[in-house]
Amino acid sequence: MRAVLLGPPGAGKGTQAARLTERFGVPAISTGDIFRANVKGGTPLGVKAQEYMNAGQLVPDEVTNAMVRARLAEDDAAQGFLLDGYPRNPEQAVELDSMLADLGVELDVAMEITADFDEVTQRLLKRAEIEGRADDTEPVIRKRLEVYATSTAPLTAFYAGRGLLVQVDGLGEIDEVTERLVAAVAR
Ligand code: B4P
Repeated sequence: MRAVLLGPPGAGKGTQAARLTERFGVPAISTGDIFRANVKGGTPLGVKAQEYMNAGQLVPDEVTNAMVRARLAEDDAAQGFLLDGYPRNPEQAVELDSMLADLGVELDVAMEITADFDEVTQRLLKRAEIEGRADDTEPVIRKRLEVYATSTAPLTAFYAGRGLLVQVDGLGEIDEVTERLVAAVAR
């Protein structure tokens, strides 16, 4: 399976990707996780990404696209992958098409987890208490949702137009959402 996972910040993309990777036997590739690992390791990529992440902005496309292109070329992604948090704007979606064309493969499905902004804000504020992520503060969450609405939400129509979109309600128990996603993909 070659899939992308869409949805607003806090909808449960990372949470569900960790479960779906086991169900489908393909690696979950989270651009957010790769950036955070680089920030933690103090790499040049991490230094560059950090200022954007902490401000709730997207990391520039040239940095993100090159990182995903390299990751998709690794052996474990040859039989499939689940991209979590990429693409995040139409330019990245076009670039993903080009990467897949170069690899001679196609996307099977775009899964969107839906959740309203009040719900996701509450979830992220709760996570802030537990994990203390620098981008889970109220003003940064507001900015992330703004960026989502302007840059990422148009991808719903982009993938729907190709007949690749499945949408799943992200409200409810985490297990329920997983089962909805598995059922939606099987349809
Ligand atoms: P991400 O790491 O992708 O973070 P996110 O969108 O906020 O979602 P995340 O996956 O962490 O949270 P989830 O919804 O699972 O991005 C962070 C930053 O990295 C971006 O702002 C940007 O700067 C940069 N970045 C990443 N990708 C990029 C790209 N392609 N281009 C440019 N920049 C990029 O879960 C949130 C919380 O909800 C958790 O605490 C979870 O436990 C809880 N939760 C999940 N499901 C739930 C449920 N059903 N009920 C209750 N709580 C639930």
